[in-house]
Order: sequence, then C-alpha cells, then structure tokens
Amino acid sequence: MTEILIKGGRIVTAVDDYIGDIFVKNGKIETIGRQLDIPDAQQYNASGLLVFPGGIDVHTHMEAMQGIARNSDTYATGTIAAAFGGTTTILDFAYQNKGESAKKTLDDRLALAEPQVCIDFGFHLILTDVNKDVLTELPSLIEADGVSSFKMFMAYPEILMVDDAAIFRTMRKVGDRGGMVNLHAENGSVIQVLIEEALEQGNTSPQYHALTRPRLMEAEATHRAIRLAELAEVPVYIVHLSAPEALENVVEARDRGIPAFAETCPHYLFLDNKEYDRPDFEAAKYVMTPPLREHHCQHHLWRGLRFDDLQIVATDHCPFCFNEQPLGINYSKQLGQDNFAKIPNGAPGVELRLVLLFDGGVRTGKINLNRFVQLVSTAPAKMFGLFPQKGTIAPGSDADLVLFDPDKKQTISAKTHHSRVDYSLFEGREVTGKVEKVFLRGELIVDGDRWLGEAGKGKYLKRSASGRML
Ligand code: DUC
Ligand code: ZN
Ligand code: ZN
Repeated sequence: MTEILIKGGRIVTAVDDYIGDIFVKNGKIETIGRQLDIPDAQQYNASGLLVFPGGIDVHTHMEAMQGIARNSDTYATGTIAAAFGGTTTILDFAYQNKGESAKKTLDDRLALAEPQVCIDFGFHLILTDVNKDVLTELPSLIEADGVSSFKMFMAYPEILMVDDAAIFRTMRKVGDRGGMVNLHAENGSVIQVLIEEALEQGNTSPQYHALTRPRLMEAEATHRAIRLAELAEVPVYIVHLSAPEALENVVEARDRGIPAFAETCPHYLFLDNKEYDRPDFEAAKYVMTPPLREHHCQHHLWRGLRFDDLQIVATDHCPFCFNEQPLGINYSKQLGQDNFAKIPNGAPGVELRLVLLFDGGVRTGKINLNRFVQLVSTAPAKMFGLFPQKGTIAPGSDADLVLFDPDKKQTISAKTHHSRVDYSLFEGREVTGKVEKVFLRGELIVDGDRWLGEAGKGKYLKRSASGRML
C-alpha cells in the first residue's frame, strides 16, 4: 500500500489544534510531526486546510424497509454520500423480523451491505421480538460479532414497539457484558390515540404528523427509559432527542451519575416546525420522527451540546424520495398523500452533518472546533466501542482523515448532493466550509468533486463495549 504524507494542515482533534504533517503507512497513522521528510511517500499539501479525523455517523438507515416503504439510498449510494460529507464510518441498523434469530438478522444485513459499502461500518441490532432464545443469543453477538448496542422502539405499536418488560430484560442481559440499549423514546400508545383522533376528525395532512407527536410524550418515554436502565444498571442511549423536556430527564440522570446518553440531529438544530406550514404536500418532506419542534427548542439543544448533556450529533439519515418517480411509490413520501400516518418517517442528511455543524455551530461560536470534532467523531467512537482505532488523529489509529476548507462557500442542493433522493431539507442554504479530500484508511476516496472510492472497500467493524463513558 502507498505511503502518504499530508503536509502543513491544521490538525484538529477533540483536544488538539496545531499545524503539522501526518505520515500514513499501511492505512494507519505512523507519525505526526513538523517538516517530516519522506521522499517516497505520496504528498498532499494541506496548508490552509483543517484536518479532522473522519466523521462517524452512528445513526443511518440504508436500504431499510418501513412497512412497505423503502429507503431510497442503497448501501452504495448512501455511503458515497456520507464520504462526500466527510463521514468515513457509519453505524447502520440490522432490523430483526418477528420470529427471527438475532444472529440471522445480523448475517443477512452483513451479506447485503458488505459488497456495496464504500466506507467502514458496523450495526446496531434492532430488536422487535424479544423472546428467550433471542435473549440467550445476545452475549455472543457482543463478544463474537462485535455488536454492542441494541435498539428498541417505544413507539409504533403493533409494528416495532416493544413493551417495558422486553426493554428491561434486554438491558439486564447485555449490561454486564459491554452492551448498551438505544431507545427511540416516544410513548407510542398515547401517540396512537392522538393519531386515531386526528384521522377520525378528517385531519389527514402532513401537519398532523407533528401535532400528534407532542414533546411531552417524548419526555415521558425518555424518563421511563432512563429509569429502567437505572434499575438494570446498564448504560442507555436516547436516539434523535428533539424536545427540551426530554433533555431535562437526561440532564437530571447525568447529574446523579447515571450513564444516560443522548444524540440530537442537525434537523432539530437548524429547522423548526414552521416547515409544516408549507402548502400542498410539501410538508411531507419534513415528516421525520420525532417531528421538528418549536424554534425555541433549538436553544436548549445547543446548550445541551455545549455542556455535554448531549454527547453526539448523528443524522438519522433515513431517506425517502418526495416524488413517486423514478424509483416508484414505495420509495416515496407520496404513500401518505391521503393519510399523514402513512407517510414514511424519515429524511436525508448523511452528507451534510459536518458542514452544517461547522457553519452553524463553529462559525457562529455556539461550539468550538475541538467540541465539533468530539461531537462528530471522537464521542461516537468512544460511545460505540471504536476508539482509538477511529475517532482521533494519533499514531496507530486508522488514517481516516478529512481535509476541510473552512472558507469555501457552497450552496446545498439536491441537484448536487450524492444521496439517491430527490430533495434536500436544506435546499438553497448557503454554508461556509467544504470537505475537500477524504482518506479512508490512507486511501484517497474523495478529491474535490471526484469520487475515487470503491464499493465493497468498506470494512465491517467489530466493536468493543458501548456506553462506557461518563
Ligand atoms: N426513527 C428513526 O430512528 N428513524 C426513522 C424513523 C424513526 O421513527
Ligand atoms: Zn426512531
Ligand atoms: Zn433512525
């Protein structure tokens, strides 16, 4: 494998910030220093650029199904999009079908993803059917297969939702073996009542998606999830936190020393529920769960990020096209034309996480550069058992590196993004900052607008313990 030397960049990790050279050998960072001279190495000039560890997005849905709906990104298209956005590792989901063994769930997903994936990857296992046999399997999934996080839904009754007993049993099984439970925290039963009431009154438009998923029901489930985890003595991770009332529960638990963690997503930081006022069916583009909240909620989320009440920014990339064509109705929001409850829940974003957070977080002074790196790379690696192989720039770590121009402006558009989806939540937004080059284990996979990576080159990552950080 070629040796490379990245010269004169401003190297930024979660704790460091200095100008230096990085020498990479066999896909790993070998040496970091000043004015390194390695004549045989392929050289890249990084002066004027920031050098970050590759982004780690711990919440994506590629090629998944939601009832009859299908995500529009395949593992190939979705990971190319991720790479263009400076993300070199994703943690995606393996969904258990009811009655299926956990090992089969994992093996099937791996077989689907492995030939296509262009960046490194791992899985959280989604449990929908927690029975004795499945519980017995979990220790070996952690120890032999490197899956140390298990997601369950407290929402979507009859489809994905599991009850408190299932959550508690899973927590007890995985807790002392290095496992963590991730929860979609919303009170699904109450939300179902609100959905039925809205539909009975003839309220079928996308706006009612938001009106039937109140912040209080996110808070209620977050509180319940944390208390169950406290009793089971296991770390717990709340996905896609959007409501200040839910965040209060995380803060309260963390102040008591409970290992409760949470992520939020760029759409909750930069968008609000005014998007649901869009005419016609346009509001369906913003139907994700939890829904976008009132504008003032953003302030609480930024505060949470700043004070480490929220540990990670992940995308919850879950793309569906707006239009029926060319992929077909099952890939499209149009499934819910007559009934908001049938609009596939989810939105694209895997390509935008770094640039949005840099532009709207670092440049505005809401977070500093070190915290930025921590939120998009280092904390995800530590939280999910990938550190120090991933998540930092240090001798011995994988040479997943992003060269980032902090001054270049770009305008976000579905016309130029790489995700296989026909709209962007951020269409027309001008941002400052651009990913210029991306290296995956020392190989240049993105060079400006050129794609140099290859399907199947992404490696499956067996992870160690999750949630062992306070
Ligand atoms: N939850 C997710 O995490 N992603 C898509 C839809 C949902 O409800
Ligand atoms: Zn969810
Ligand atoms: Zn999700």
